[in-house]
Amino acid sequence: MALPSPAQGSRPAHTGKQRVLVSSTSSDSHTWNLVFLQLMLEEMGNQVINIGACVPDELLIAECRRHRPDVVVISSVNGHGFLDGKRMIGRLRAEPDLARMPVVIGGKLGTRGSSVFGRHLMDAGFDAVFEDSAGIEPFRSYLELAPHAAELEATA
Ligand code: B12
Repeated sequence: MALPSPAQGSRPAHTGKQRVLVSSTSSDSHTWNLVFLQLMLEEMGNQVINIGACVPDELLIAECRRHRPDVVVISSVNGHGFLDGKRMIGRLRAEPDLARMPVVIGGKLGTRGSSVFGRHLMDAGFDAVFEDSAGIEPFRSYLELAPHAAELEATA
């Protein structure tokens, strides 16, 4: 069976070692998903700031300002990820200094199975959406491959 491909837009500003901020959504108390992502991202050579579960939107915004990560990775598995994520990204994109920060979301984003949330979440402002059913490889590729257009310009 063909797996759904993740919805993807822009990418982090450079490849190689990146500063990655990992967070859950305001309602989601699951933590092993965050631990998994942190370990995998560190294994890939990135520096990870994991701000944990049940993160209110205001705290996420404050931590983005404090750490200025290369990419923000939102994880949710409790079934409210679609609704929480849509609200969260709307608030973040409304802040002028965070409007272009790369932000992706993934996990079990709803209770109706996968591949129905990607386009809506991209339209709401996420740069990429990785639904659980597609596995972890598309996310690894997103981080590892295809440097950002700005980097290509800079090295041209
Ligand atoms: C352990 C567990 C709990 C524990 C959590 C303990 C803890 N400290 O984390 C407890 C008992 C507290 C719990 C509570 C609840 N849970 Co729970 N829980 C689970 C369980 C059994 C395992 C989750 C886990 O740790 N997996 C291990 C980690 C490593 O994997 P993962 O979470 O699946 O994440 C993987 C992928 O999703 C993906 N991924 C995740 N995020 C991201 C992000 C990106 C960017 C990418 C690329 C990939 C990615 O990568 C990970 C590795 O493959 C799952 C069922 C299951 N077997 O998956 C249910 C499950 C997640 N829970 C569920 C539910 C509904 C709840 C509750 C709402 C139950 C309730 N009515 O109270 C509450 C949530 C409360 C809240 N406020 O969030 C549902 C979610 C349903 C849905 N999404 O459709 C599940 C799927 C069970 C089910 N089949 O119904 N839960």
